[in-house]
Amino acid sequence: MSEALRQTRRVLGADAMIVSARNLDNPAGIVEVTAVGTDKGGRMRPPVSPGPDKSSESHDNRESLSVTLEPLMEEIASLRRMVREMRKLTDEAILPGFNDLRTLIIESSREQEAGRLLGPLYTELVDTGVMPDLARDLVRAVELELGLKDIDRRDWLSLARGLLRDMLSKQIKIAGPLVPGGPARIFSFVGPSGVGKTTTMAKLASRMALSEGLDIVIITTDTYRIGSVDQARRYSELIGVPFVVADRPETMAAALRTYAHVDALLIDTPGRAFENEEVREHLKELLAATGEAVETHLLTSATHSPAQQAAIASRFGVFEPSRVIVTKIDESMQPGGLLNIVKMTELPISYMTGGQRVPEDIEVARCGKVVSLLLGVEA
Ligand SMILES: Nc1nc2c(ncn2[C@@H]2O[C@H](COP(=O)(O)OP(=O)(O)OP(=O)(O)O)[C@@H](O)[C@H]2O)c(=O)[nH]1
Ligand SMILES: [Mg+2]
Repeated sequence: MSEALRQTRRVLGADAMIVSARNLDNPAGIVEVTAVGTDKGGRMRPPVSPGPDKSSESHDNRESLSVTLEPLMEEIASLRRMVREMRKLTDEAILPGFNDLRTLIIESSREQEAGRLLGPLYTELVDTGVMPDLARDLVRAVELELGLKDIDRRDWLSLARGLLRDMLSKQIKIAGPLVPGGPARIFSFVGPSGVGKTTTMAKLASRMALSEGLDIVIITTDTYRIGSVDQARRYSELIGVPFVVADRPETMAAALRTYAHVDALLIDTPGRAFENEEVREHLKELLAATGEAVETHLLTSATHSPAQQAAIASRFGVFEPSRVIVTKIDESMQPGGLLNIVKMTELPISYMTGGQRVPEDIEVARCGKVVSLLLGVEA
C-alpha cells in the first residue's frame, strides 16, 4: 500500500488521497487503488487509478466515485460562493458602519481628553464666580476654536487661556463714561437696595461738578427709605450743587423746567423698586415726567449671586437700562460674577466701583480690567 500511495502521489500530486483499494489476488502482490488529487488551482481532479489496470471494472469504479463526489464538489462550489457573498456583504454594509463607530469612539475619547485638559479652565471660571452654564459655553467655544487636532500640545491650557482672554475682550462691551451733552443729559441710577446707587451717583456728581466744572443738579425720587433724602441732600451740599426731591410727576416736571439750562441731571432712585412693583410703576411715571430721554444705568454688585443678578436684570428691565455699573468689586470674593450680569443683560459696562470713598472709588470700565478680574491677568 505504501508503494501504491507513492505511485499515486507521483501521478496525482502530493495531496492525492487513496479513496479505495482492491487486492488483485496475484503473486506479484499488485493492488488496484482509486485515488483523488487536486490540480494546480486547488480544484479536485477526478479520481484515477494510477496502476496498470485499465479494466472495465476499475473504469466503472472510477465513474461511480466521480458520481458520488459530484454533489460534494457542487456543495464546495456553493460554499465558496456563499463565502464570497458574505465577504461582499461585510465590505459593503458592515464595514462602513463599523468604521463610523470607530470614528465615534475616537472622537468621543478625544472630546473626553479635551474636557480633561480644559477642566482646569472651567474650574477657574466657576471659582471666580462665572455661572456654570456660562463657564461651560465659554470653555466649549475655546475648545472649538482650538480644534481637537492640537490636543497633544503641551501648551494647550495656556493657549486656551489666551484664546479665552481674546474671546472675552471681544464679547465684553464697554460703554465709556457719562457724557452730558450727548444723546441724553438726564442720568438715572436703578438697582436693588444697598447696591450703591446714591454713593455712585455722588461719586459721578462730584467728578462732573468739581473736576469737569459742569453745571449739574441732583434729584432724588427715593422717599421710601428713612434717611435716603438726607443722604442725597448731604452729598449735594458737599459737592455744592442744587438738590430736588421729586416724588410726584408734577414736582419732577417742575424741576426740569427750573433746571432747563443745566448740563446734567442725576436722578437717584429707591432700592424698594426691586421688590415692589407699585414702586417700580411710580418710578416709571416719574422718569417719564421729565419729558426727555433718560439714560438709565443699572447697578449690580459684584457680590451678588447669579440668581440675584438674574432677578435684578429681569425686574429692572422695565426701565430699559442702556448701561451696567458694577459696584463693590473690592468686596467680592468672586469678581468674575460681573460677567453673568453682562451676559444676562447684553448691556455695556459704564463704570466699576471699588470702595466707599466719594469720589475716589470709581473708574470708567475698561475691557482689560474686566478681563483681568475674570482671569486674573491684565489683557
Ligand atoms: N465696599 C464698597 N462699598 C460700597 C461701594 N459702593 C457703595 N458702597 C457702600 O454700600 C452702602 C450702601 O450704599 P448706598 O449708596 O446707600 O446704596 P443704595 O443703592 O443707594 O441703597 P438704597 O438707597 O437703600 O437703595 C454704603 O455703605 C456705601 O458706602 C463699593 O463700591 N464698595
Ligand atoms: Mg440710596
